[in-house]
Amino acid sequence: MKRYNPGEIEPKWQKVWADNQTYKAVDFDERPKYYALSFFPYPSGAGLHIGHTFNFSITDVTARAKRMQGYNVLQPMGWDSFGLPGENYAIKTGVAPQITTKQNTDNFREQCKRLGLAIDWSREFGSSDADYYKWTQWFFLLLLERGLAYQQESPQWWCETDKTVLANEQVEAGRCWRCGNLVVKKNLKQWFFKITDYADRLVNDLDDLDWPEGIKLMQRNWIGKSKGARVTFAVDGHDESVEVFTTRPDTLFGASFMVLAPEHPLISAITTPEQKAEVEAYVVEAARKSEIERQEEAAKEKTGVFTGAYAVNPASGAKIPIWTADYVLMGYGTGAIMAVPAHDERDHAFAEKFNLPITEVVEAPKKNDGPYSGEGVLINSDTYNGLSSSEAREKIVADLEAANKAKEEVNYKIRDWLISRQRYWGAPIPVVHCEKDGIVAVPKEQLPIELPVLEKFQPSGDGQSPLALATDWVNTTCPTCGGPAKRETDTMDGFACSSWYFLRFADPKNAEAPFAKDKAEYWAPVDMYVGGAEHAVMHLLYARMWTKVMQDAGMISFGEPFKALRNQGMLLAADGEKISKSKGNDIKPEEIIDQGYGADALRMIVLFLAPFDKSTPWSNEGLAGVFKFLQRVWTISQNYLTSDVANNSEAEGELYTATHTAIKKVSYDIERMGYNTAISALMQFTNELYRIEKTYGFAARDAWQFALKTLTQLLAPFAPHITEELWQDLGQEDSVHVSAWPVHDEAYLVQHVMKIAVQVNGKLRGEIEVAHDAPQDVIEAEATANENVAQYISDGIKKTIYVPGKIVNFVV
Ligand code: ANZ
Repeated sequence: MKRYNPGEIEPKWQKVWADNQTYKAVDFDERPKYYALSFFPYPSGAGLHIGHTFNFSITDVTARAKRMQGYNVLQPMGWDSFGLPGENYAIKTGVAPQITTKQNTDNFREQCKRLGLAIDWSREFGSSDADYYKWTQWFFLLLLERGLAYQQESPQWWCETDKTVLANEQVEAGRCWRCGNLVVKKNLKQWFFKITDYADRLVNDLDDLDWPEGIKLMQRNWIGKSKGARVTFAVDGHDESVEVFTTRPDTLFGASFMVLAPEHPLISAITTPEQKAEVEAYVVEAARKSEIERQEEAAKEKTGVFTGAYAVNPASGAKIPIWTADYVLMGYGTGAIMAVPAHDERDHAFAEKFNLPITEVVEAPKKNDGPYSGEGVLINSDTYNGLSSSEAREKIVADLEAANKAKEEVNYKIRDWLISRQRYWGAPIPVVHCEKDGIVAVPKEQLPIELPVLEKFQPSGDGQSPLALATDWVNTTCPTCGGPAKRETDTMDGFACSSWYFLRFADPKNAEAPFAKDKAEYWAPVDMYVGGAEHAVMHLLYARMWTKVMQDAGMISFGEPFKALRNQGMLLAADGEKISKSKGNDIKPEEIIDQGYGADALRMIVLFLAPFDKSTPWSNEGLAGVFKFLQRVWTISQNYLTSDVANNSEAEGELYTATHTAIKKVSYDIERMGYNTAISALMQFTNELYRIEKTYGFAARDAWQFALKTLTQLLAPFAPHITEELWQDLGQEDSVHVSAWPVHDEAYLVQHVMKIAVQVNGKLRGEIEVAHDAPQDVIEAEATANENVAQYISDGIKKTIYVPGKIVNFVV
């Protein structure tokens, strides 16, 4: 008998698939299309890690099952190959990132092939290929033309370790998302994309996406849409007035003081001479702290200084003191607030500390200690007393609006996307700086602006990219006036490259455009996108914005890139610890394959450990168990093939029942991506086949052939190599991976039935048998059709009472 040897069959079939282009995605094919995509991997020097294996296995099972179910499937692979690690390596070793990137992608490609992924390799590219970043630069110019790219000097997050600025999304709790070190704010001139123009669409369009709710919520919070009003407070004795943004205009009568951010431009104008020294000292102190520090400290203890000035509450006419305090941020709303200490936590803490009046204006439904921040009925609010918060909000704003003292306003927390980086290994921003003409776009015909190969990769210092030192490259001529000009030396954030790559896969070789519209519209949007949850407000937000820009520019007609999104959980080390090289608990996919388990067992164990979206520890026993299962599948198939038993029909019924039960269960599980339970159903099916074989031998040849062919097909998405081999052994010609997915026949399934008593006016008139999961309408239909019951209900039924699983009672 042939032995199961993954080391032999896996490379064999990988070659056959490549030679036959088994996984080629055909543009405009008539079958319905299905686009399955894994997150764009960064080809690191360390090679494919177990997290990639997990991610890619989920996508691959999905893609393979869809192909067998009749879809024209696109599953591409490419490389997010610009980025810091390649550059840092170059700084250390002097080896250009162009060289290391090529080595790393060659390695990654080989490793993906060894996993047996059903990829259309003819569509592969890397974001650092000039053929690709030419179009990333082209998109930059498109954004510039559309007024969506601009340069501005402002305080920005700066990572001293990585020597570059970072976007807000890339700073987590004051630390760089990449290296984890604390970041600082620096005043720098940077390039931005106007993602704020899209804030509303980015919130609204989330509703229709089949994405994990947690990710949608993170995006909603990040965008931070809040509806409220801008209210104007006159400053007593001054011409100036202060505008505030509030989400609670209903609490206006409770505004007993105001607070301006320390950077607020009105502070110096309104501060009284007596308060001047103290206010100035406070402003200087606040400027020394980072925004994060300020927020952290303000959460513990409020600080602030009275300006000496008073504002007039536009509703009550009361004079209220104006303070400055750093818990109010200059970058949100108007940088000033009306403080309502009875109903806002922060204002409450501030009022307690500085002994400011606290006036309740919304009645709390229950007595509570602290400030009541909920909705309720208005009190102490003049003519608005007795109104609900929502009624009062409308009315107060309408009344003030008539007096030109308020207007409705929507605010967003999201800030524009900072896309320039002071780094070498990225797509150069395609503009030049001309003394005469200022910023001038490079004409599109001149793209790509290729990265020059450098000898030194060190950043130049002063917050400038290493490209600033490549003077031959930097000095150029102005496309407008022909005079001397300097190239922009910042490069684009790698997240720019990954914001449109999924469309390039639809048309990867196009030299005339980023992609042809018809191809993009045939394949995209992506039907299933799989990757880690860490990109919630970075890549997944940027790509959505970019897609809407392409839609607005008429390049595509859809506005969302990823219809469905799934996040894989985290694979932990066997002891439940996070996997990390420094802990030495790394699990290397290559080693597992080489140890003789093969890729099929590796793919299956990562999916079998838990539902794919849950984090779970690795298990060596699990790996051995899955391998043993594959051996059992192999053995029973080989035994069947070499056995010679006369035809005998006794086993037939049991084989058909087992097979159709497995088809139903595995198909259902695959549809809902319940891959771990699909695998366990395959194990049960195999056990059942062993039991039947033990009882009857391999009698009933047709039924056995059907059972084993079906087992092979159902297992194929998970274990593509062993199943291809067995499929061939079972006498099939084409690849199992292009065979039609089996369909179950209810007639062969064991029917679990229940008995229901049928009453008419409370008297037992009959009994019916229905499927255990029959819905009520089926039960009623069966009951009325019962001959004996029918006699009693001929005058019509007034009412039906159904006690699930027991009684149906007709009232006539
Ligand atoms: C009065 C009020 C009363 C408020 C009340 C809240 C509760 P969101 O929902 O996050 O948009 N605010 C406005 N601008 C601010 C700034 N620059 N720095 C700090 N806080 C600011 O928050 C809006 C609320 O946050 C606003 O509504 C304002 O306080 C405060 F019972 O106004 B509110």
